[in-house]
Amino acid sequence: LLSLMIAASVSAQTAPMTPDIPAKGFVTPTAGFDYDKREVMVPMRDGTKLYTVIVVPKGAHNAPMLLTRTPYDAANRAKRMDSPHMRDILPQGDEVFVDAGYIRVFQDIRGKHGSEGDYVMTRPLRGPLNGTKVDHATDAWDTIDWLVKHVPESNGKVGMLGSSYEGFTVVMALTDPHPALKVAAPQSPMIDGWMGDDWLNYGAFRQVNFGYFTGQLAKRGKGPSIPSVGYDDYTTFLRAGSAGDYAKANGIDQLPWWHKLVEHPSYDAFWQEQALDKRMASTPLKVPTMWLQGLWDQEDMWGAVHSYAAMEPRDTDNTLNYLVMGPWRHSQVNYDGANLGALKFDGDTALQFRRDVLKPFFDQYLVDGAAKADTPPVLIYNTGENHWDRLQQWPRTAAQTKPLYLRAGGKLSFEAPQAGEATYDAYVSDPAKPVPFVPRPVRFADRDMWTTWLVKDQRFVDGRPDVLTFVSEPLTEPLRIGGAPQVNLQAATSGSDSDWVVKLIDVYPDQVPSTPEMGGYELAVSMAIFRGRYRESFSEPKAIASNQVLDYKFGLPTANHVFQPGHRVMVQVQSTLFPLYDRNPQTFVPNIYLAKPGDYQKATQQVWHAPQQASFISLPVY
Ligand code: PG9
Repeated sequence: LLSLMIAASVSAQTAPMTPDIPAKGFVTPTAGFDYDKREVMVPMRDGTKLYTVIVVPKGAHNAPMLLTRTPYDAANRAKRMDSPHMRDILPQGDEVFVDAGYIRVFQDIRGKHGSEGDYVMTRPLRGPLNGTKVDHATDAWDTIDWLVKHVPESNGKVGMLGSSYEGFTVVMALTDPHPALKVAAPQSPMIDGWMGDDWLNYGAFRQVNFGYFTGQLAKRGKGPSIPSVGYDDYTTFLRAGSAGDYAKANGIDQLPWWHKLVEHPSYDAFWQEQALDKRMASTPLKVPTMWLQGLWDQEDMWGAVHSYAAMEPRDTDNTLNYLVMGPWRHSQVNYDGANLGALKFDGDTALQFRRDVLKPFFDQYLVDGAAKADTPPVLIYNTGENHWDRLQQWPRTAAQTKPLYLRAGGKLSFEAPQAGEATYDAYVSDPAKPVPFVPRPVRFADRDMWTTWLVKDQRFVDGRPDVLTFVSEPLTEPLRIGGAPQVNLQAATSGSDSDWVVKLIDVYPDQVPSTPEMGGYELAVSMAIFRGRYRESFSEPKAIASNQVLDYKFGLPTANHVFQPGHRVMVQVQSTLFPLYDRNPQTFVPNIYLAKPGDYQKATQQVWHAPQQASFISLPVY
């Protein structure tokens, strides 16, 4: 009997060789969770199914839905940490919506991560560049249509928001919005990749993107980074040669996207057809839209403000088109906004915005019976006085264009150049020794460097022989600007092509007792690089006539800044920002991506400040 009992108890035990990974899979008990997470494949009109994560607060009914369409792994976007609490699993930027009981939806766009279909880097809208029947507008439409029919806890109202690529997909949805899409907030959306968002700035290519290309395009999931051959990317890129040489050496020429870039170096139909601000200018205004962007957005400094400007003439009663610009780096709106690099703001500006402006704005259109929000048509941070400005429109109606002249002797003044002064300053731009965009060693992978580089103290190049510096006397009264400064450079090059970099800088007083490290700080309020071959036409580049003084006109990014008394205004001019931007060989070649080593030549650059050939920045002064 005893041995029978022992045998029975052994047979009830788990055999030592039982596989330890349960065949049925492991299920986390969720009874104590405050949310229900659903993973579904949502069918699109062409049969492609898109992976979608829906997070529903337990007990929700008549709840609004917040949708983000992403190439960055929807499953991961809803998994900040493993937790029974919805607030913990969703991104920091969502907290205000979670607290208010919103349903949150993330979806992988076609071709990425859990979704079926093909990925096209920035899939053009149906039309000349996309002959298929689907694009991100139809995918958003089909998704919203499915959501309102299949999420019983919802009230059938959807808002879309997202930053950068996720902002681009919001704008795509706005080009043909589903009736249930009631409100939208594209944050730093990629709108025009040639003019200033992500890929290029006025035709100069941003080499920092190479790592993004492999990460995004090498496979459906997250692709590899590029093996680093040295600690300083300045040296690595200089040794590589042209952007094309670097691409070839690193296998990037396997990616069709790279060929698309190389085949379209100029602002041709490929880029013009994709420019979403132009598209929004002709799209009927239907959905209240809050365009958002950082004032120091190192990736998408073009999109939101230009889209706002494109739509504004038709928003006559100020009810559909809104603009918000915070003192933020790219996407900082969704994180902590108390500081950026050395700059400290008046509290957590990003949280202030999300809690006090964005959330009430979304509530107004999404939450049944919600109060009308007190949303200013324009909310923009004043970076010199450190506070938010609430305005009726942008640029400021009171702003008048005032030329700030580059003058002989490195001076900067509202007085035009006088006869008898030296007529120009010169420097030699040597592509073998380009000006770094941040102090070396340059590490593209260094996130702190990348997110703050636009506010770096520009003293690290001030005084270089290939950087011209013009500076005003200390101001005796505040200089207030609100809008996009315009560069009017009268310049000559001994080469046949050239880049021009112009920075508008606020120079702090020599001593700042409360923050000593800010003493003499050179803060770039706004800067851009312009590829000279596009002087006359963005679509048809031309060789520059050597040694002729020519006009270069281009806009700098939007600023809302007060230069305080005691501060000085500075303008720096240089011809390279390396290795962020590829070098201009300074010899005209058909395609700079494919420049050969022998094409890279030193050039003598002249910046003129004569009475008849005055260089100046038109400041929007109020
Ligand atoms: N700046 C990134 C991006 C946007 C759009 C296209 C490609 C890249 C991003 O942060 O998503």
